[in-house]
Amino acid sequence: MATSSFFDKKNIIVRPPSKSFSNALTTSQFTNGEKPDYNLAIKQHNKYINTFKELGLNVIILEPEEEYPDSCFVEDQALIIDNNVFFPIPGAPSRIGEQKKIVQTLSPHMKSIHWCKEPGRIDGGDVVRVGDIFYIGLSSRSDKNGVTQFQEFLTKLGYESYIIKVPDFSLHLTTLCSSPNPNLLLIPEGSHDDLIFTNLPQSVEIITIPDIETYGCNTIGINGKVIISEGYPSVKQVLIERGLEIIELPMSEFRAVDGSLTCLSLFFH
Ligand code: CIR
Repeated sequence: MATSSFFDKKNIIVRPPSKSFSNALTTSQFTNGEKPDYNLAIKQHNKYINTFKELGLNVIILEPEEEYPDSCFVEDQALIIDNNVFFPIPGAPSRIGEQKKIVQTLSPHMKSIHWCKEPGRIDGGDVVRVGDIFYIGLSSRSDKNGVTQFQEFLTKLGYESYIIKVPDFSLHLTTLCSSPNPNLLLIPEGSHDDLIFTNLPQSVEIITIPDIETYGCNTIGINGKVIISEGYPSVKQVLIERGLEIIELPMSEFRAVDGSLTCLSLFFH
């Protein structure tokens, strides 16, 4: 998930897709409206899980939830900063009930627990951490009230944060960018003028990726390696050029419903 620091990925929470997954919400931004294939999604999700096991993480696997077609996208349901958690109220009404099991699972491990209050709305997928600075997307899912509450939580923890207006064509801020390590930020070419990263440290290199590979800009950095989606050669190349070891994962079924690599996990230490 996009709020954990580069160094604190020890435990990971995932939830496999349920059989209702083909009814997950989608903007069809990345497809022609085809529904995802449940069996293939399970195979892809297993690879995702095995990757983290091989990387030495403790993987906590929640039970699939039939009632919630989008419930594999756990990133949206909790914002964990240094083992302090802010539980958002998700922007999509159909996704609010997904949070229950995550609250039960995470809470015993957290140093402090905070809750978004009505009428605020914010999805975890709208938060991107670059080093120790947080960028928060104002989007169709995250409103000013929810974002402001989350910023207050960050301020109490001693972190700077800035708001970025997410372009209408995109679901979340994490749909468009990621920071696979504290010195890198990947963004698509066409979003360059829209995504203003205020006070970005000079040490951070912004790498612009061709628009055709927008989906590939969502990556997960872990233990000196970077997990990327399969089929994004420019993303792969720029990261290899910077000396990073790449792990590629097939993500087609999640992409069909606007889900990227970071959306499928929650990390804590
Ligand atoms: C949704 O529309 O909510 C899901 N189909 C996709 C959620 C993706 N989550 C994320 O970017 N963090």
